[in-house]
Amino acid sequence: MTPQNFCAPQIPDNVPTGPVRDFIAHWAEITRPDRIVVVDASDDPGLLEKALTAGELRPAGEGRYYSRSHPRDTARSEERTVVATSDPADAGVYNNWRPAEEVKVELSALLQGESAGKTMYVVPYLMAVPGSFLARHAVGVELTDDLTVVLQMIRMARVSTNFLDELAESSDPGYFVRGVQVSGDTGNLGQGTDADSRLFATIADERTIIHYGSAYGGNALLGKIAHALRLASYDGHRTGDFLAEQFMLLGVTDTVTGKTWHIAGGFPSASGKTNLAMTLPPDALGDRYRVTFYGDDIAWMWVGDDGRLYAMNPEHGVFGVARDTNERTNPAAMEAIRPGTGTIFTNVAYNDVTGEVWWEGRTPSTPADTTGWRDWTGTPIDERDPSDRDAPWAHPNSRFTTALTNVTTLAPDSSAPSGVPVDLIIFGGRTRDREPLARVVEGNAAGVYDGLTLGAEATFAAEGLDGQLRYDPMSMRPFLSYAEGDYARHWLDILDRLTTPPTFAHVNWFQRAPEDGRYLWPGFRENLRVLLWLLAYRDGTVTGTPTPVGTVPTIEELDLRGLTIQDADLSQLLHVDTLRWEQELRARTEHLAEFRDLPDEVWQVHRRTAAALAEEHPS
Ligand code: OXD
Ligand code: MN
Repeated sequence: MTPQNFCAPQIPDNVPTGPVRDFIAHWAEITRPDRIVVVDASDDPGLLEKALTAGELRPAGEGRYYSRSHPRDTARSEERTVVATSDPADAGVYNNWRPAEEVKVELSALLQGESAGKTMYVVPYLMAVPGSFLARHAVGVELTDDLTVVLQMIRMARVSTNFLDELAESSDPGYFVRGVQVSGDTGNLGQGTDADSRLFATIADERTIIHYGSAYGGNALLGKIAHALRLASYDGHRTGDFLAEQFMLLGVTDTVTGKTWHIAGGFPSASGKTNLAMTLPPDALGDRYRVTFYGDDIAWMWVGDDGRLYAMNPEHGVFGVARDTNERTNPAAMEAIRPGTGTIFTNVAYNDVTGEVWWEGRTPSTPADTTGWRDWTGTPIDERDPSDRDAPWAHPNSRFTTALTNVTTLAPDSSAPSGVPVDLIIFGGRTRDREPLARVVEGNAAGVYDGLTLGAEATFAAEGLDGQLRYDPMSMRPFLSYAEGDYARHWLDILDRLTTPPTFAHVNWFQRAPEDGRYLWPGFRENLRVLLWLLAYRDGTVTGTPTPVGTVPTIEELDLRGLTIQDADLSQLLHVDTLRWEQELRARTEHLAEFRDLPDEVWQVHRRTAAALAEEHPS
């Protein structure tokens, strides 16, 4: 409801006159908040106190906090997320393109008076390592009417009022991303129905993000997905300067030779990206190798002066999925959320009496004493309807938000403005019976082809045929901002400018035994053994076995010291099933044909692969 006599609240004096002030005034006039507050990261303690007093956060042990979002507001909404521009050529298969003018009118109407009674927080942020040449693409100002969004942004981005002064002094003060997040009445937005009134729009050619109808995660922390992925990938293409991808980034150091490599990798959700980014070496290799963490979700990559691909993580925190995170799957994450870290847990189970938190997979079974425990909806466990007895305590998409500086495996050069050179790019889906443990593909076009055909197996019968992939090109399906053919061209253009391009490889930790469905590879820390083989291949110290779909390791070349695994399982893990691959290639033909103007280099790799497979069994 819009008050009739709206008296615009005062914009704080520390917002210099100019484009930022105008931007705030414009949206305050539309959303009509009661007050406007400018945020700096140093305000965190006071804001935490305020959120605790208001009951928006609860204490979760020393220096840790718990928040619960509305039960209808617990995940990113892909259907309600659009990319809008003034150029219809930006329409792709996955980006839900709409004309900018239409979307702007719709959003202005939706946002009318929607922040009445609330505070508009002004969050100036940087999604980059300070000093990086890409920092000019990374400054943004998010206006939000939700305090927990502010607190999460402080953990996920570099938040500082200094950016406002820098913008005022800049020769191009208009060059910042304008973000507006308005929560709306999250209980009454018709989520998931035909009357769903949420709308999450990136107006890419105006560098503006307007999200209505959620205070949760990727819908609401605009610096993360909307800016650092969707908009940044658009900017990267527009300027020709860089790639912005949903990739993890890690370093591997051989302490004997002193050599360090860097690996970037794209994995569809639920394929273990955060666990891999934070992995520790297996015990048997721990004396020799060190794995360091740069980022678990986003990498910006560009051509360095030395002709190598460079990467940085634009984020300043980790917004990790809590489910199944424990000391075995991800000890570094457990350490990063320890007491005193300022971690915010969202939608996990919470104990009102002790302040403890719990999620499925945290321990093998739920806490034995249910006193004080509530599930993620806030319902006391002891009062849940008996028919809900087996319902999870935590929401499957429950999260922890912690600053990068809490990650003890953080690489010492993680905030080097120069970024780090990338030696290897891996793609990893979740595939039960076709993808070998690892295969190297040769050349830039083959790398792009492999990324574009990345996918995870449909897990529910309703999602698709058994074993058929839900394709997730480069793990960017929900974040693509322009047409896929142009996206592939831009990837090739960047790679072709490199004199020393990275090696591309595909990995699969999820192969199952045909006879009993058990996982053939132990995964987690043991995955380093596979990465080490890929790095050795790049360095020319192993050669592997060529197959029609790439080069796979030989059993002898894998460093398996300290690992008990059957030879038969290893053979299966490294086997390429030609018939299954031919079936996959037919699905890929349909998948790639959807993309307008896909570069011929990519089609050539596809045809070459099909021909190589056909040669295996001449009919
Ligand atoms: C995602 C995320 O939704 O990283 O992919 O939160
Ligand atoms: Mn992600």
